[in-house]
Amino acid sequence: MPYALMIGDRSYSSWSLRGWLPFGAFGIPVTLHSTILYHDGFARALEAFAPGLRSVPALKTPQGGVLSDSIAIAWHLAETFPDHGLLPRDPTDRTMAQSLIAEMHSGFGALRAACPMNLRTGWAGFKPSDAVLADLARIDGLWSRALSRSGGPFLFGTYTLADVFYAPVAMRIAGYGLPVSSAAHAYVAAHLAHPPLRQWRAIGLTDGPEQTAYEMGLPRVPFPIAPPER
Ligand SMILES: N[C@@H](CCC(=O)N[C@@H](CS)C(=O)NCC(=O)O)C(=O)O
Repeated sequence: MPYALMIGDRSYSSWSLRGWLPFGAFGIPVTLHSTILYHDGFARALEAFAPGLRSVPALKTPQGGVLSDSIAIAWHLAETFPDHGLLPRDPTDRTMAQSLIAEMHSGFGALRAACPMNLRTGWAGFKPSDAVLADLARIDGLWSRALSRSGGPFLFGTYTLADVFYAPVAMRIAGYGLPVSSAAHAYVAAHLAHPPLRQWRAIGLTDGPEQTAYEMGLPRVPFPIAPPER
């Protein structure tokens, strides 16, 4: 029996994207189950998948274990598939990747709250608060340090779990036209061109309803918003 992964709406559920990308990017077989956020069937679908589950993503292992959090899924897969390159091999890069992942998983609350991921549209005229700008500056610094060490296009050269965790951040930068450095914009472009992410987004454009909770009250423009000319 392969892994079974429960996800929410592809266009909106950034944690589901983090749960699925390791499978899409590293060729690990998985059976997908999906449900719709803010829908009255959501709780029932989760309960049917694994008793007591409250959020997506959630993963059932072939051995019958259940992982109910994206970072637990990531560490489980890195441990189970040590030869798939989920984490960088170099010890310094590896600890840096682990730290980047953990900081993303527990942080950047201002950016996450102000700019919900929405892969269906861009929003014109978004004005980031000082708290959002502070999150962006920290992210830009982390990315720039890793990218200048590795030479890109991904944080540690080739795609790793660190990129999995920052993919939805890159999508927010693209969807809200957020101000970041040219090195960060190049990294966002690498995500936009990444085939698993393109596949996820293409399916998400039609796989569920428009979620009114994600309406920003700003003019809609095509996603992604092009970075400013420098
Ligand atoms: N810490 C969790 C967060 C998961 C999460 O908040 N998922 C959202 C969807 S993106 C969810 O299921 N929300 C439903 C709810 O909270 O009722 C993880 O990393 O997986």
